[in-house]
Amino acid sequence: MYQAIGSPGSRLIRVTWMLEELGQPYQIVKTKQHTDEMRRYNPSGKAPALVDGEVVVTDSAAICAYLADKHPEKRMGAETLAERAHLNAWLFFAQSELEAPLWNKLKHRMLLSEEERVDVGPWTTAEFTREIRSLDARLGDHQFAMGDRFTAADVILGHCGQWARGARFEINSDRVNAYFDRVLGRPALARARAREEAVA
Ligand SMILES: N[C@@H](CCC(=O)N[C@@H](CS)C(=O)NCC(=O)O)C(=O)O
Repeated sequence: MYQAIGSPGSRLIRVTWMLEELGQPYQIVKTKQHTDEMRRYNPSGKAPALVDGEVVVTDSAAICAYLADKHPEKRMGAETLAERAHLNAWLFFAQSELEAPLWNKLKHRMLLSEEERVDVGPWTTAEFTREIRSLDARLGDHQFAMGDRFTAADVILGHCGQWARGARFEINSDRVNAYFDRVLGRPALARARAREEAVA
């Protein structure tokens, strides 16, 4: 059985959501970041990680891509080389462009020590606004990132949408808001949240 390692209410939800979409059994191993236990799975001490027998995968986008590849019949990954390039572009865009302002603001508002904090408010707002415009253009009239099927890319993008809404970043695009409503309303995400709440 898969083991999803990390803290409930964090990026762990990307892993549990993905596993729920795939209909795979899993166990949540509640583990705090920067503990010796977490460093056994990821030398950086960051969560989440996935354990699949002998295989340990770190970094949420890589975990979702791994799971999509492991269960090709669920059609949550790439089926051709061109799709692989497209899916990777979405995953890397989600993490390095869309998530970066969210993560930076959270770190500078709450996580870093007082001495390390600087005011990243204006920069993160401007950057996020720009990336929402990119997301709008990249989505076009598609239901999901890869077209008409829900994939690993939608898990990572959708989680960024949940994060942005929770942190009150303005999402100034009807198309992107409708997309976030669509992906965040998925029953698999509700099940993943319930599983995390049960162990929180
Ligand atoms: N690229 C990693 C980032 C992981 C990450 O930063 N996780 C947070 C918890 S959600 C963490 O461990 N933070 C501790 C830190 O940044 O020092 C991923 O997507 O999994």
